[in-house]
Parts: sequence; structure tokens; C-alpha cells
Amino acid sequence: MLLRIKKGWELPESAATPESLYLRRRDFIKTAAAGSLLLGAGGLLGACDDAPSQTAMAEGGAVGEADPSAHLYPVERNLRYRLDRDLTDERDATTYNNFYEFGSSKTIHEKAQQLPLRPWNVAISGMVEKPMTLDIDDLLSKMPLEERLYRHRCVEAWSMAVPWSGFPLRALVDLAQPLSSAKYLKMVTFQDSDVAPGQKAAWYPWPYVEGLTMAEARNDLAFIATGLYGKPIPKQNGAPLRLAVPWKYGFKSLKSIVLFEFTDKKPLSFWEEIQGSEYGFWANVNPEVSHPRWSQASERVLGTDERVPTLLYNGYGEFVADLYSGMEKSERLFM
Ligand SMILES: Nc1nc2c(c(=O)[nH]1)N[C@H]1C(S)=C(S)[C@@H](COP(=O)(O)O)O[C@H]1N2
Ligand SMILES: [Mo]
Repeated sequence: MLLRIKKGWELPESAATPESLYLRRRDFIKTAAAGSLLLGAGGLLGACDDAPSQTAMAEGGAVGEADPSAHLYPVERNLRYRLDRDLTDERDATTYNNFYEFGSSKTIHEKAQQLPLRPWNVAISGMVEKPMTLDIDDLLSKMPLEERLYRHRCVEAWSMAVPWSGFPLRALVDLAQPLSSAKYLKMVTFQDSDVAPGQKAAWYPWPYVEGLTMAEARNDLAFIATGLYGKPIPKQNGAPLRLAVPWKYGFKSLKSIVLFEFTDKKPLSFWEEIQGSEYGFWANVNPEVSHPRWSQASERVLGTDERVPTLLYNGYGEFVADLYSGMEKSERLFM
């Protein structure tokens, strides 16, 4: 996003894996599986570099271990949230990722398999009635799970549309019972550089932090994703729980959360700390406000050559525009 010149949307399309090559790889893996070859880690690696992760995805998540939340999915779709476009191919959404903890390229899905999903504790702290720490399975059992089809617009000008499963962030806020003094919700990603080699890069302000106002956190659209495509959310997409705030640029939707802290201080988010002139706190999608280094007028649809016009609030104005009425003059809402 910042430290390299050529990034995501700037790459020539020829740099992406051609669909034909991908299909052939997939057939190869199916054939190998059908022949019940025992795939020692090295076996396929030599022949086909990303084969192990494909095998893992077919099994629903982790290498060598089943996700213990698998029995919860699929969950019922909430039809209030509709798309104006096709769903992104599952393979594209799970193999083209931003997750800097595992490296700054888009192909971290294999490295991300190192992330251990259990035990996974989620702490709720700060200005709340009852600070608590819950293990993820306990949290999942308390939350109302549903599926939502959401668009996702990265600040790098690519987008996808995916079926998240999870629960409204408001349900977690209600569980926490914030004090009236709480003005913001600060959220923090795990930190463990033994697992996530990107965190050895000391020039980044780890851990990854993001924040919302309390009104944003209580908005209907603010969602915690724990599943994707009717299964537990893959590690590369932010297992076991990540934020989905589709009216904001993708970097606001932090992955693999371990802490929800209610506070009266505006959180300084990861990208804001790195480059505040380009990545602000609000980061609401607006096609008319360019990033200092590129236009935000349109977006490349992940998995296609198509570009479509970007919409104000990523098309979610009916849900969120009221949150910001009257603030345009005092706040930099769209960066
Ligand atoms: N912890 C963490 N969360 C993160 C990121 C990251 O690097 N680390 N990248 C963000 C960015 S820039 C985007 S576009 C989305 C990408 O989510 P996806 O890989 O599931 O599409 O995750 C966001 N959440
Ligand atoms: Mo992004």
C-alpha cells in the first residue's frame, strides 16, 4: 500500500494467474486426491507451488486440523443485504489478500496457514460494565450468526463481493455494556512474529489497530465475520474473526481480532500511523476524493478485467450517510 510503488491494482493484468492455468491446477489436485495419493508436504510442492493450500481449502480451512467451528455453518442468509453484482469466485477471494502480518504481497494465503486458531481468546476491556475475556467458541455460541452478501472496496481500487457469515458488531457491543463515557471502539489484531513473519518488519507499527466511533460500531452494517462462503472464515481472510465495514475502505476491516477496547480516545489506526496524509481515521469510500497517488473513481472487479464506477459509501449511503451529516466541513471523512 505504501512502501512499494507497484501494488495490487497497479500490476498489469498479465501478472495475475490466467484462469486456464488455475483450472488446470485445480484438476491436477482433484486427480491427485481421487487417486488417494498421500501428499507428503514435499510431494506436490515441487510440482505445483500452491497445491497444499488448495488441498487445505477443499477441506474447509486449516492444514492438518479441521476448524472446530465448522459445524456452525452454513447459517441463514439475511436478505436485507443485497448485491448489485455477481459474487466473487471463492478462489479469488481466498487467494488474493491483504494481510501484512504474513507479508506485503497478495499471495499470503499459504503462509497464513501457520496461524493457530485455538486457543483464541477475545478480550473486551476499557470503559465497559464488565471487562471480560471469552474464548472464541464461547463467543460464537453467544452471538446471533447470519450470512450477509457484502461488497468490499480496497483503497487500492480493487473490489470483491462475498458472502460473510458472522454477527452484527452491535451484538458484541451489547454484550460488553459500554459506559456512556466510551466514545470509540478500538480493535486490535493478534501479535506473534513467530507465526506471522511480516511482524518481524519493525518499521510497521504492530499490532494492527483499527477503530470506529460508537455510533459506527452500533450501525446495522458493521459486522464481525467469522465465516466465508458458508464455512469458517479462512485464515488468510482473518480467522477466526474479522471486521466487515463495507462503506469504508478495506483497511478498516481488520483481521484476526484479539481485543475490543472501549475508550474515550480516538484510536490511532495502523495505516494512519504509517501515512496519515493518505489513510485517515474515517476512510469512507468516495469516488470523488482521490487518494493522493491515484483516482478512486472506479475499481477493478477481482477475478475479472472489468472496471466499474465506485459509489459513494461504496453504495451503502442509505445505511450510513446519517452518521456523517454536518461533519463534512470539520472532518476529513473520505480518506
Ligand atoms: N490485521 C490486518 N487486517 C487487515 C489487513 C492487514 O494487512 N492486516 N489488510 C486490510 C486490507 S488493506 C484489506 S483490503 C482487507 C483485505 O481482506 P481480504 O484479504 O479478506 O480480502 O483486509 C484488511 N484487514
Ligand atoms: Mo485494502
